[in-house]
Amino acid sequence: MATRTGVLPPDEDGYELWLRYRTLPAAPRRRLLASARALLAPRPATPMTDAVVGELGRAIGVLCGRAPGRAARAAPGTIVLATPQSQPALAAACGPLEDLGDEGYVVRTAPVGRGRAIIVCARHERGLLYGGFALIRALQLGADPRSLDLRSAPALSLRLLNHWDNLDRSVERGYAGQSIWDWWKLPSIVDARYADHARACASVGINGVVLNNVNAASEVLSAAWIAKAAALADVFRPWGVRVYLSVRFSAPRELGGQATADPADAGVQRWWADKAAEIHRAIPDFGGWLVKANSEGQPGPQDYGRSHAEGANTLARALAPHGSVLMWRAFVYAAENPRDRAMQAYDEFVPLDGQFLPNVIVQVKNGPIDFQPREPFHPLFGAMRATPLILECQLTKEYLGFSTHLAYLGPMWEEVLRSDTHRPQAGHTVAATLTAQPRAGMAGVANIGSDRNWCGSHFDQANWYAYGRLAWDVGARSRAIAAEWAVLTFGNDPAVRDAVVRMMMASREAVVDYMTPLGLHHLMDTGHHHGPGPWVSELNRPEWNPTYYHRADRHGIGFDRSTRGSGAVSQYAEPLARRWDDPQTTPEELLLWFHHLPWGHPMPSGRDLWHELAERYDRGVRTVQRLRATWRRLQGHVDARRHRDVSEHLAQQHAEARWWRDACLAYFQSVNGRPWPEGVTPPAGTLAEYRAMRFAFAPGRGG
Ligand code: GCW
Repeated sequence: MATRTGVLPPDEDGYELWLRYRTLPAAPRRRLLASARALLAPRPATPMTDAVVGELGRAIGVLCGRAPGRAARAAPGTIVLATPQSQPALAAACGPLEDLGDEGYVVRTAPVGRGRAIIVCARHERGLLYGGFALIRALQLGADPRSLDLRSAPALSLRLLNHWDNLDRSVERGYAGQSIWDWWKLPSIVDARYADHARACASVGINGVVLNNVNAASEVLSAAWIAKAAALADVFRPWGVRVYLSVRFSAPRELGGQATADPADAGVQRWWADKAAEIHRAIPDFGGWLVKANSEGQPGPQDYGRSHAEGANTLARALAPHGSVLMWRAFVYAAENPRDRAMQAYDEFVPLDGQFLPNVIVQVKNGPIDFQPREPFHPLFGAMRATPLILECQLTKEYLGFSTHLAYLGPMWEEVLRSDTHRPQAGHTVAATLTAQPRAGMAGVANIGSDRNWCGSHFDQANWYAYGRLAWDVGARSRAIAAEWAVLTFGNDPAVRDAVVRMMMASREAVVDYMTPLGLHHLMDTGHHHGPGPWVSELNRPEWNPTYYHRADRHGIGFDRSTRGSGAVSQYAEPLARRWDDPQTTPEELLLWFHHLPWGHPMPSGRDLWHELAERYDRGVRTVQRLRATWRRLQGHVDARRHRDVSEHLAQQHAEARWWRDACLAYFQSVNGRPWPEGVTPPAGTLAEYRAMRFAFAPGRGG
C-alpha cells in the first residue's frame, strides 16, 4: 500500500462506534440523493418509529449531504417504512412476511408509481427498527440504493448483553473504566450516553440488557433501584431494548425481612411474586431476572437442600403472570466436589432436564471451564433437550488480555456455534441446539464502560459489534462481520479494510498461542487474572490453581479427561467421545485439554510435545509482531489519533505476549528439566523474576 500523501483523515476518539456516518464519494452520493429524497413512516408515529426515522434522517443527511424530508405518500425517490397495515400493496410486493416474526425485515428497492422507492418492510415496528439499521449499514458499506434486496430475521429471540456492573459503579472484569450507569444520579439525571448505548445495541440487533452484575447485591430490588432501572428502561424502549436485572437468591431474607430464602417457603414465594409485580408496575415490559446461584459463594437453593430446578421455578413462577423470563446460570462447581470441574455443571443440570417451568432458560457458558482462550463447546449443549438454553459468551476479555490486547472474538464464537454436538445426530450444531427452542438466546458479558471509546480500545468495539451480529444470525461468518466492521469503523478503502480484517482474523489464535496453546487452559495469575501464573498451586480451592489444570511434571503435561482419567469425554456424544478419548484422533488444539502426555510425545509436525509447545508460544509472539507491522503500514490511512492509540496497545500486547511466552516456558522447563528447544527465543527474564511480579490495583476486580 502506497503511503498516502494527501490530507490526513481528521482525528477521531471512537465515541461514534460503527455508527460513524461520513459523506459518501460523489457517484454513490448522487445515487443516494436521488433515492432518498424523503421518508414516509407509518402513522400514528410511535417512539420507536420516531427513533428509526430520526436515525435514518441523521445517517442519510450525512451520507449524501442532505437530510430527507418527510413524504406524504409513497412516491419514487422516497424511503418508505411499511407494514402490512400502513402500506398493504407495498408490503405484499415484499413477499411473504409471516416467517419474519416481529423482528425480521425486508429492505428492497421496488417500483412505485413511475419510478422506484426503497421499501423497509416489517410486520412490526421492531422489524422496521432493525430494517432501518440494516439499510443504513448497507449504504455505509457501499450498496447501490437502486437495487437493494435484503431479508433477514433472527433465529434467537433473546439477544442480550449482561453487564457485570456493580451498584457502586465498579465493573467486575470491566476494563473500560467505571460503569456507564451513573446509579447515584439516576433516576432524575439521565446521561445522554444511555440512549447511544441503546442505539448501538439496536443497530446490531441486541434486544435486552441485564443491568447489573450476576454477583448481585440485594439492593437492586429495592424501590429506589427499581426506579433507576425504570428510568433506563424508558430510554431503551424506543430502541427495542428491554431491561433485565440480576438478582440475589437470598434477597427475601436480606432485603425483604423474611426469616429464610428457602424457595419452598410460602412467605418467600409471596415475596418474589410481590417483587415481580412491583417491578412490572414500574417497567411494564421488564424482561426478567438472571440468577447466579450456588456458584462461587453465591447463595442458592442448595443452601436449603433444594435443587437448582426448585430454586429457579420459584422465581419463574413469580415472573410468569407478567410474561417475563428467569435465566438461571449453569456456571456451577464446588470446591468440596472432587470431580473434574469441567464435569460438574453437566452432572448437576442434565438430571434436571424437563423439570424447569416453561419460562426458565438455563444460561450456559460457551465452554465447560470459564471463558478461556479456547475450550471445547460445553457438553450441556445438545444434552439438555427439554430446556431452552442461552449461550453465554464473554465480550470483556478477562482471559484474553483485558482491553489491552487485540483479540477479535468473532472466530471463537463462530467456532462454538458451529461445533457439531452430534446430538441427536451428526450435523446438530450448538447453534441448532439453541434455535430448536422457541425461547432461547445468547448473552454476552459486556465490555462497555465509561471510557470515551466505550470498550477501552478501538478494536474491542468489534467484539460488541460481532457479538450482536452473530446473535442475530447464528450462521454468519466472523470474517464477513470483521470486514463490515472494518469499513464502518475505518472507512471504505479496500486496502485498509483487508489489512484490518487480516489482523482481526489472526488475533484470537495468536492469543491462544502465546497464552494457552494446544488445549492448555487456566494458566493465569490469581485474582486479577492478568498475566501468567502457571506455577500457582497454593490456593485453598484446588480448582483455582493453574497446576490443577496443566498437571505438568517431570514426565508430561495436560489434564487427562479421557476414560482413563476424569472421564469428561464421556459427557460428549459419539463419535466425539471416542475421537477425543484417543490422543491420535484429538485435534491438536484440544490435545492437552483431554490428555496428559509425555513431553517426548511425537506431534504431527515431527517435533516432540515440548518443542511443539515452545514453538506455539513463539508463534503467538511472532503473530503479534506481524500485527504491529501491518498496522504501522496503515499510518496515514487511518486518522492519527486512532492510529496512535492502536499502535500503543499493540506495543503493550507485544510486550505482554513475550512475557506470557517467557514466563510459561521458563516455568515448564523448570518442571521438565529438558534442554531449551532449538530455534525458540529464550526467555528475557528468570523464572524467579516472573514469579515475583505483583499487580496491585489491576482493573476489573469488582466491588
Ligand atoms: O470467570 C469468572 C470470573 C468472575 C465471574 C464468574 C462468573 C461474575 O472470574 O469474576 O463472576 O466467572 O461468571 O460468575
